[in-house]
Amino acid sequence: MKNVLIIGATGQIGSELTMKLREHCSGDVVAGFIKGAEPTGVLLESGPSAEVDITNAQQIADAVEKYHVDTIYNLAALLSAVAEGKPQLAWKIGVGGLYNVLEVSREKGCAVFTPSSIGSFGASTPHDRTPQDTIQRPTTMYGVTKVTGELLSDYYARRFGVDTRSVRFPGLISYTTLPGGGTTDYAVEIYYAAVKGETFKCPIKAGTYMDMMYMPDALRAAIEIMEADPTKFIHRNSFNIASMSFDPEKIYESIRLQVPDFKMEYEVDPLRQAIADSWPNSLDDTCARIEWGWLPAYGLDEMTSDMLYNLRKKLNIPEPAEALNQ
Ligand code: AKB
Repeated sequence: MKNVLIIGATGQIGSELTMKLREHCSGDVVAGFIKGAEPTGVLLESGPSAEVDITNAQQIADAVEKYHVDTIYNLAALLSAVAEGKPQLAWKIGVGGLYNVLEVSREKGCAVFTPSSIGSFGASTPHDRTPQDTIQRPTTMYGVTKVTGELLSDYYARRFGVDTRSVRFPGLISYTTLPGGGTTDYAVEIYYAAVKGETFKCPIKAGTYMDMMYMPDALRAAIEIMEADPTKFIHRNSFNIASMSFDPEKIYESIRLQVPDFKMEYEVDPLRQAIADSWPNSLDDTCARIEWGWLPAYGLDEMTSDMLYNLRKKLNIPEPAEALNQ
């Protein structure tokens, strides 16, 4: 991996992955963006950027050509709840866009990372310690695009030798860029409410477990899988990865250990709840551990400490001890 194109570089994963890869790679890491979501600040200043709309194959090919790209991170997608409102657009980006990326990669010899998701599973999937190879019959458009993406990526690897690789991301939690329209977004929003001293209105019912992951682990997974020795792969698209599974009560308890007067109420969103109910409670990530050495670093309480500390810094909110001294 030398010269990299990130499609969707200003999104939740892309904004952090671009910066991390710029430290990590010897070549150019190109921040691909769409009109209206241009990079700003350090993302703009620290490396090249190019307008790359995933639905426009020519724009992808031009950026690959110009920067001699050998690896594409395809991060363009509509998240699960938004995709239910715009299913046609979700397909156009998730499947039509991926097809463009794969075709350009077949012609120009690029490796491709495309994340899948816990959303690729459905109600008929075993919910606890969901196996690597199991039933994938999702009922959301997001899930349909993810399963299609897994199959299409495996097809391009087998048929054309394109080096496609993928992980099934859980809900991702970070303090840098907000997610937009996912089912797991509550697990980010709850931290914002906690540091601002607001009562959190939780859209997901108590007892609804989903896999989640802190962003530093997710970024490491995205880099490590692209650098792994492919001769050890039995799977490619896509690997279960996991680090923690919790329900709203568990994350609330974790935050209350550090913010004792924090309050949460339930205001369940039926759409997000129905999606969450169809997803696994927890994934079995044994294959990723064996085939490329995946190992998470963060658990819930370590993540909570780091999130609260960094969000307070970002929002200029004093640490509780400092506030007492003021
Ligand atoms: C979503 O909630 O849509 C995403 C995901 C789990 O893929 N965060």
